[in-house]
This record gives sequence, structure tokens and C-alpha cells, in this order.
Amino acid sequence: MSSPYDTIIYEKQEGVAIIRMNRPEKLNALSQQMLEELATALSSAESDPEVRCVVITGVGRAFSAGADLSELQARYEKQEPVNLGQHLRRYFNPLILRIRRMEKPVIALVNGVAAGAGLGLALACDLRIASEDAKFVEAFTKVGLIPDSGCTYFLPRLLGLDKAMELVMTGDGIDAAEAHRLGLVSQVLPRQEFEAQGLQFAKQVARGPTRSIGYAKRAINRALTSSLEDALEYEAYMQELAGRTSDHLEGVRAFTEKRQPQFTGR
Ligand code: LHQ
Repeated sequence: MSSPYDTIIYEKQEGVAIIRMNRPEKLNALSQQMLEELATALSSAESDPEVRCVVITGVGRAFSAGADLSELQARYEKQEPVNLGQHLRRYFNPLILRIRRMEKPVIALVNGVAAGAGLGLALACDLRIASEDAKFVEAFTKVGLIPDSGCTYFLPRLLGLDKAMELVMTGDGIDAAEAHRLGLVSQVLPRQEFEAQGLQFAKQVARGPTRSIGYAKRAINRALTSSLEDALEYEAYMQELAGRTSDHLEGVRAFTEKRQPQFTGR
């Protein structure tokens, strides 16, 4: 069957949906078509019961260089009216929200440079694993824009206010080692083994109690903007749901029987 996608590659391996941005000659810049295809692919992964973990990565030497500036420039040259706010509301913001709201783990395998909205896309994922040659560039200010695609939300939360502002003011990038030191990425892997080891990690997550992980994601998302009282109450509510999963029963049974649990994501 031919693929419904031109700008991304979608495949499934052992419970993991792998979404590869595939415009390597443009460093996987996010064209309108790619944004639409990413939304469709994320929606397929979300509704597919076989998928228990999602990976987003890039083909070639970049994760993504952010919004496609050549597309934008073409419109400026034609003197078309361009409303960046509308563009964000229509294409970028729904993508970021889809990743955050999806009750499945979403992992960014940052294979190379992640800049501008490409950085936003990586930050919206539940965690980032970087190749040793990856770079994280808050490129927006270099083109006279402000951080978008969730960067104003995630950057200060992950880095603290002053480091986030430093990246914003300078527009300079940080390398994978510094990103790791600052807590922006959870692992840095050698170039040669990057994809194999990153996917191995994702497959291990996909064999875990993925429904409870999804519930945990929902509770943590909510706690980011709530009071302690609300967070505690929501934990109690979500724990009630987690307590009804078969993975919880299996986890307790496996513990008492001193064996490895066999989780199914149900
Ligand atoms: C690109 C891009 C790119 C097109 C490299 N577009 N072609 C903005 C507007 C609208 C609404 C929504 O939100 C946003 C948010 C944003 O994302 S704004 C920020 C947009 N991104 C950037 O400003 C980053 C621009 N790219 C760069 O600064 C560099 O390319 C980086 C630092 C990523 C990598 O540098 P190099 O490794 O030196 O590669 P390069 O610059 O030589 O790029 C290779 C090719 O990719 C080149 O094409 P060419 O035909 O000359 O080989 C670039 O033009 C193309 N490319 N980024 N965003």
C-alpha cells in the first residue's frame, strides 16, 4: 500500500509508532504540508490500540529547523497578507496540544539540530533523548520573533527563568552535553548507536504499564498549573482509575510471585 505521507515517514515497530520528519535537504523545516501530516500521524498513533509509545525524530542531520522560512519568504515576496498568530493557532498550537494531551508516552529522539518551532516540538514531548551531535537553538529572536510552539511555557520550566531568557536573548544554541547538564534532555547517546539505542528505550517503554503512564502524564500536566490541594485531589482521582487497570493487578501479583510483570497497557 502506498504511504499517505510525502513529508514524513510513519512506521510501527513492537508497539512503537515512529514518526520521521523527512525533508532532510531543508533540515526538516516545518512546511504547512508537514504540519498537516504530523497532525494526521499523531492522530493515527493516538487512536491505534497497538501503539503504546510514540517516537518523533528526523531524517538526515537535523531533528527540525523550525518553521519553513522559505515558505514564509515566498508569501512576503508576493505581498500576501500573513498573520503569524493565525498560522500558529491553525497549525502549530494544535500539534503541541495533541502531543501533551495524548495519553501515551511521546519521546523525541533528537538526532541533530532542533531550532525554533522544531525545538518547541521536542520540548512538548514527554522526554528528549539526544544524539551527541544534537544542538538546541532558540532561533526565534534571530529572525525577530518571540518563542512559540510552547517554548515560553516549557523552556523556563525546564531550564529556570534566567537560562531560558539567556537563550532567548542571544538566540545561541547549546550542544547536547550542555542540554543534558541543564536538564533539557534525559540521555545523550553516541552518534553510531543513537537510533538503535533510542528505539530500544522506546520499545521498553511500550512494554510497560502504558495506560498508567498515560494517566500519570495527564496528572502531571494538570499539576503544572494547579495548587498542591488540587494536585493531591487529582492524584487521588487518577489513582482510583489506575487501581482499576489490569496492569496494576499484574504488577502486584508479579511482585508477590517474585517475577517480572507482563504488562499489556490495559
Ligand atoms: C531552512 C530552514 C528553515 C527553510 C534551514 N526554513 N529552510 C515562525 C513563523 C511562522 C509561524 C510559526 O512559528 C514560527 C516559529 C519558528 O520556528 S521561527 C524560527 C525558524 N527557524 C529558524 O530561524 C532557523 C533557521 N535555520 C538556521 O538557523 C540554521 O539552518 C540551523 C542553525 C538550524 C542549521 O545551520 P546549518 O547547519 O549551518 O545549516 P544551513 O543553514 O546551511 O541549512 C541547510 C539548508 O536548510 C539550507 O538550504 P540550502 O538550499 O541553502 O542548502 C537552509 O536554507 C535550509 N533551512 N532552516 N527554518
